[in-house]
Amino acid sequence: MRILAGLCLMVSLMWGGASAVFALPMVDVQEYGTGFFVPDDTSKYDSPYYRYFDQDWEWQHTAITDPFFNAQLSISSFDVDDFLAPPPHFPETNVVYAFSILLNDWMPLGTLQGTPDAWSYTTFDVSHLMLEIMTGLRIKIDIDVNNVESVWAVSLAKSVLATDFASPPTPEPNPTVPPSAPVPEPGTILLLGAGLAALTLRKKFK
Ligand SMILES: [Ca+2]
Ligand SMILES: [Ca+2]
Ligand SMILES: [Ca+2]
Repeated sequence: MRILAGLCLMVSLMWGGASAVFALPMVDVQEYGTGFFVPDDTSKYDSPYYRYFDQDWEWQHTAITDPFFNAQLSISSFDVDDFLAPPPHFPETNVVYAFSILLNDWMPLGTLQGTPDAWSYTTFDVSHLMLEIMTGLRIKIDIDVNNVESVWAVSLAKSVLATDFASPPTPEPNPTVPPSAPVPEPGTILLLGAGLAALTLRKKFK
């Protein structure tokens, strides 16, 4: 019985090790179809996508259950203005939060480092939110936190959750790719193939 238990443990350890080694980097893209992500580039200045201080909103990523070491959240935003606003207003600051299951509260990840009148990504390290990622990471944006009237607005095209540095798609709106289950990166499938081939070779020569 003891030997059997030991064997089971060994097999499960080996299995765990193998799946950790061969876990593919994954990408989950949330975009148009969820919340207020823009449907296309021409809608970037339109309501309800171009949003002001009192139009904060949230969304949730699809759960990624494959093991991973690191995770990155990249948010594609349009028109983050870094100008000084005329007094008594303040420059545009948009804070991104992730929901922590452990703390049962929203925790700030940082601010959008975007560009005026252009699409660009801001990337946050979310490796510490493993449980949240495995159950569906919740994200929210607090828009123009320093002003109490409509001064600055921002549009979002994509929220990209990537594991182990899988590369995100381009930041521009691309609604031809619908929101879907997390998909492995094409490049890593090649790597996995090479890894399996190496294993087979090693077995042959043993
Ligand atoms: Ca706000
Ligand atoms: Ca602007
Ligand atoms: Ca703006």
